[in-house]
Amino acid sequence: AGAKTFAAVDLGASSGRVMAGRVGPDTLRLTEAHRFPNRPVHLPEGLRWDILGLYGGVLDGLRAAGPVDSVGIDSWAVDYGLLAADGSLLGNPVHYRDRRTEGVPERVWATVPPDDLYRVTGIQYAPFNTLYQLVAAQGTPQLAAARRLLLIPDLIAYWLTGEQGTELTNASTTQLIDPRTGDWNRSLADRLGIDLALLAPLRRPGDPAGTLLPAVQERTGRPGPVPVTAVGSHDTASAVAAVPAGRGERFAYLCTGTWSLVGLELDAPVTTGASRAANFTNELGIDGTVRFLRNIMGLWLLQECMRTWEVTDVTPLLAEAARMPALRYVVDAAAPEFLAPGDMPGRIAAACRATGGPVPHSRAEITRCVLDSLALAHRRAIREAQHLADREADVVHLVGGGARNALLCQLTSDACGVPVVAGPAEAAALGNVLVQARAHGLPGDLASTRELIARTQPLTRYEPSGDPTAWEAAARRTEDTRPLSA
Ligand code: LRH
Repeated sequence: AGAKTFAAVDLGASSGRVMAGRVGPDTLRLTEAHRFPNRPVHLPEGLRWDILGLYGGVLDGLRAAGPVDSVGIDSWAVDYGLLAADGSLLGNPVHYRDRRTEGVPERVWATVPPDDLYRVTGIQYAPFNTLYQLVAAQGTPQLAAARRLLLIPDLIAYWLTGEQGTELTNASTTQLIDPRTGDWNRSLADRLGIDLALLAPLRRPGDPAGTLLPAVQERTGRPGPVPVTAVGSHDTASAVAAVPAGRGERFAYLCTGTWSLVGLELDAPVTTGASRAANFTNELGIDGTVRFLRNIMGLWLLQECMRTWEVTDVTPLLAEAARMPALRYVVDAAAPEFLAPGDMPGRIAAACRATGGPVPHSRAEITRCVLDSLALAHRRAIREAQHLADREADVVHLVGGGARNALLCQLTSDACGVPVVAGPAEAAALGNVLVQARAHGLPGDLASTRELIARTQPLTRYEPSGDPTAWEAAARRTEDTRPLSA
């Protein structure tokens, strides 16, 4: 009784899905309505998202989801589409791995020094932050013609409803928001010649975001109007909202997927010189929380190897990797040379060679190298986050696709020396659904929705095993390089 159903549209860098979530005070059941690949396209002008293909997948998914009380949308951060005065899309959205921002950060820093930039935005240096993308786009015909910029989830919401807005959690990844006020930083934008009039008014998770257009209703097989509700439209904001932490538990989180996003949930940003040097970011989360975290390359390293090898099934690779000796090959899994698409096995071998260590050759060796290196990078980020924020964590909650990867979970627990609680794998979709549920009458705060997840979703606990001194030694070998550093 009292249960409602919400559709979560969750677009990731390698696939998109539409999930139907049934939610009541003691119920939480997520079912997959539709999943579709996300295949970026190399054009002569650069790497682009196939946004129309994704939108087609969203419509198919909404049809497959059946009757719902509301729809919410989340996706990867930082990227956007530009609209002309008549509302039409000006070209394919640029992929954050595109090379157009090469050399741009240095130009930006000549106007706004990196320490100022960090102090006023709290956002880490990453070449793909929307701020750098927009400076890279200055002088292009698209930007000249643009009257509106919509971040990816807001663009999908616009096509579904005809209404334009900018959801705040994702807006924080543009690096144009002041995390202390939760509003645009006008003076920063002015100094860089970025026109904030391009951006639609801010909305917050839980705010109404329009109603499906009649044509969309028809296309998705709905008899009547359905509201769209703003959620934490940054997938990482939704995923962290779904971390199944107990009330008062001292936890670190690790969102695994294409990226590993590792850190702590705080009440206020940490923008000290030390946290800038360590390249920790302060992204805005649900209910005024701050995600203090580091971006690590994540399972992208393995996905990109598999693409090179033309292998699609990860299970045999992981089984072989589990039999390999531990910590023989290690790279810095946060290093910027792994950002672009291309020959990943070759880049991993080159990185091992550059450190003077042994070089992995077989697929099993390379897979093991990726997993050991990720576990080490997780260890380092969790330790540094605690130190920089002066907070302790007794457990690591590992959510997202990597929760299905038992070897990654165990190695992360071994490396960090604390228990890892793995699951849910579909954390972003669950966080999306639960923010909608709260907006549509589910009582309780963030902690109580987390308790609902812990009560209803299967979780797996990993205890640290193996020889901790081996991880210490490996950490010492790799910790002199800086991630994506400014
Ligand atoms: C993960 C993610 C991450 C961003 C990256 C661009 O999907 O949203 O939080 O840093 O994509």
